[in-house]
Amino acid sequence: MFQRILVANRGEIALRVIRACRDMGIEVVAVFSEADRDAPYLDLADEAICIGPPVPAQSYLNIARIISAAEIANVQAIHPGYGFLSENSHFAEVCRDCKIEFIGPPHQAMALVGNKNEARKLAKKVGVPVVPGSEGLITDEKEALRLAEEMGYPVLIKAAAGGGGRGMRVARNDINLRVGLQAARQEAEAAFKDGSVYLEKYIEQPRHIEVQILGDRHGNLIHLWERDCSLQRRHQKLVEESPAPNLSQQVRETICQAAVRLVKEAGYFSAGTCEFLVDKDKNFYFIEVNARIQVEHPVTELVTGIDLVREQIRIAAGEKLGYTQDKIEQRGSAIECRINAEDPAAEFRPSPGTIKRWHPPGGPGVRLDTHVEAGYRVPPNYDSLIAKLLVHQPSRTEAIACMRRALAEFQVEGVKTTIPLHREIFNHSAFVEGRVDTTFIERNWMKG
Ligand code: MV4
Repeated sequence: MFQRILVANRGEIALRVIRACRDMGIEVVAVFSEADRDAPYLDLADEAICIGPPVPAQSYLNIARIISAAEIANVQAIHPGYGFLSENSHFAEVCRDCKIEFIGPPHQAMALVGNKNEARKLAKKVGVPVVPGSEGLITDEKEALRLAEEMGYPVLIKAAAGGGGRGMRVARNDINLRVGLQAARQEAEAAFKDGSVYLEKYIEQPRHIEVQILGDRHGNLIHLWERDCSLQRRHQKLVEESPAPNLSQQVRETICQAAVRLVKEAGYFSAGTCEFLVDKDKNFYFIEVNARIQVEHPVTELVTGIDLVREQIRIAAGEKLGYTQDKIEQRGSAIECRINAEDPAAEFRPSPGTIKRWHPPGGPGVRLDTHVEAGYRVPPNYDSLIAKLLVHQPSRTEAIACMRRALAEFQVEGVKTTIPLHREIFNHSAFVEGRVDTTFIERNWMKG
């Protein structure tokens, strides 16, 4: 097992990795930019190294600086968290070349599934349903127009190197398609240095269901059931839960088994997530893989009792999974609310600043993953997530009641947050009855 691990991230996920290391008796080194110099969680690390100014390109996204910190601190492994370099296969390769274990998937599998067109091909190869669309990349406009005619509008143009909604354009007619192809290619070229795009039939008002995968380096690969992530705004998830409401056990098991088949074909190990869309007729379609630990991983930890970060570290150290698929049960209902320093009444505008009052909820069935406290200054340089409020109860009805109570207890002053929005969501009949799809926020909150 490793003696020392560096966590190449910040905020709540850095604290989450620090805690897993301390639970395991592993020394942990944190890195910070000048914007995070006074972050309280740094005191929980055995060592904290400043890697540069606030701008990510000169700190949390800077491979040379992170590797230098790892060399200076003499660590054996790096945990990338999520975001930043977590899905950068070049970074994973540099770690390997520097003889530092990358706590995540092998760089080859990361690169393979990170290309959404390649992931689609893999899915087809192992008989996992994909959205009807182009056989491969779109090479010319005429082909795209013919295919759209054949499929029928609306269609979705997707960047092969994109993900999480980046490099996507909806086209509802030929003109949209021509303009959309140009725009998606340019955006993808600029953002990912890869402008290749493919087409899919646009699934109207889908549910967004993702399957948690965990695999070791000895060929053992299992799923840890699904999470429903449909409640989001512009690809930013707000609420995630497991089990997904109103999903039959038969569809649930079919989706989860499909996810395992797909990542097995990719030679994947460590934690990963397969994303699916489910349409109104309960048809499910694979859309992409997230080759990292995700923000919402605690939802799965609560219903399965498995510590996913601890498992990632064990797997990276070469250990076998300690259990087989039949031992993985989904117990009760877990729901997560993302508490962001944003103002839902002002188009979710970020609300950085100093937290004047922080009164978090607690008690039975409540978990709060956060790096903030009263007096903490929320920096303007990074994403606005300041806490993840989770509840775990025997049933969804009890989980909703528990979340309502926890949100009522949660008092924050000094920055605007998404707490008031969550209070409304948990009183909305569509949410309570499990009838939310990915357009719920736009259809219910964007009027005002
Ligand atoms: C789709 C889709 C509908 N039809 N693909 C969003 C980002 C990535 N996770 C895949 N996503 C989607 N892919 C087809 N063929 C709907 C989504 C989607 C979504 C799209 C627009 C706005 C918000 C969304 C939230 C979740 C999923």
